Amino acid sequence: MLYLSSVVLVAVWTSLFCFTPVQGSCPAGWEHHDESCYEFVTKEQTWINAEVDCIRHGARLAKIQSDDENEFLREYLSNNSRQYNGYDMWLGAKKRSDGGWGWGDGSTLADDDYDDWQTGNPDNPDLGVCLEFESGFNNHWNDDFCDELNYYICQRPFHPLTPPPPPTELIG
Ligand SMILES: [Ca+2]
Ligand SMILES: [Ca+2]
Repeated sequence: MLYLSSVVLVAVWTSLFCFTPVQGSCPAGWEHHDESCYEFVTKEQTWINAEVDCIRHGARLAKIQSDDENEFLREYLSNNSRQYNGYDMWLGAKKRSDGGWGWGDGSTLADDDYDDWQTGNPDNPDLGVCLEFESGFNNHWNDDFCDELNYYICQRPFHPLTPPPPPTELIG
């Protein structure tokens, strides 16, 4: 009887955690893509206040590192154009004093060897400019003054559910 229930337990554990796709979670209202959860926030904030709001939610302004990631975000905006059309969206990079562009974690755009600047951009000679999806550029990248009020995209890690240890104490 003990043996039988052990077999059943192992079978249930195996079917839950070995033969189903990895399960995980994003907070309610966040979108899952790849290893991240994204929140498309419809509040108008300066860049720094947007970043602070993301941090408050365990996130940062989105750091885009690939065409796949960029296109996922642009497609979401275009599929939900009723909410987002006409609004620029802050992303997580800011011009540094040396003229390069850095993400909030200290890495640079150059590190990822990826960008999606609208042709001719960045073209703002000033400091105090930040990275946005510019709706007027079909959501390609633009540099704009960080104290403009924009919507924004937060990003946090997607946490897969960790399977519990198998019920070994019941085996044998
Ligand atoms: Ca520009
Ligand atoms: Ca703008």
